Amino acid sequence: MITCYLALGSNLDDPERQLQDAVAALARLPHSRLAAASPVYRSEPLGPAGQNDYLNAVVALITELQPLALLDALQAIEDTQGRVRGERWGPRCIDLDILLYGDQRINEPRLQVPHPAMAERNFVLVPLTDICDPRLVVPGGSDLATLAQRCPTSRLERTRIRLKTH
Ligand code: A4P
Ligand code: MG
Repeated sequence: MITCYLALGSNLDDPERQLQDAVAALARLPHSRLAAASPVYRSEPLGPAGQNDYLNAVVALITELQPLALLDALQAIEDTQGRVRGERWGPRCIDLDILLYGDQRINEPRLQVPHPAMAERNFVLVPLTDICDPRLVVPGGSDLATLAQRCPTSRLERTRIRLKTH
């Protein structure tokens, strides 16, 4: 069993429902248990101008799925929720990224872990630190508290929305 941290983001088509639906689907994944969900944050869009704000959260998933099988499962959830793959960094119903897969470093064409952009994204680091020990060392990098301190700040606000994990 491996503890993974997954980032969820949505800025289209009722983002709160998109996050809740994705969490419900993650809770049903085989050979896996959803262990925790961070509060939901509202964040300034990174990427092309003119997008809505995003809702972002991070969940902890304890799983026996291998990394690529987990990626397949996440992409199947994205597809079910009607995500149309379009512009890079463009608007999306739901984006599910693998941030950490235990202490593994993965560098394959389809999958890079730790997620290469996580250190620059406060909408990832802040919710991750809510559910994870800030002393955790990101493989190949620093501990979470240090990364969070160094991370560029962009507008980020904790909402009252809480995701149901069961
Ligand atoms: N891929 C490689 N590594 C991973 C990983 N660790 N987790 C590959 C998930 N996927 C990974 O992703 C493209 C490909 O990345 C996948 O096919 C997979 O094989 P995608 O989700 O289809 O495309 P994308 O998300 O448009 O591209 P990208 O570069 O992954 O974008 P990001 O980095 O996910 O950024 N602003 C705010 N405030 N909040 C957000 O959540 N999200 C994005 C998307 C932009 N701006 C945002 C937010
Ligand atoms: Mg993605």
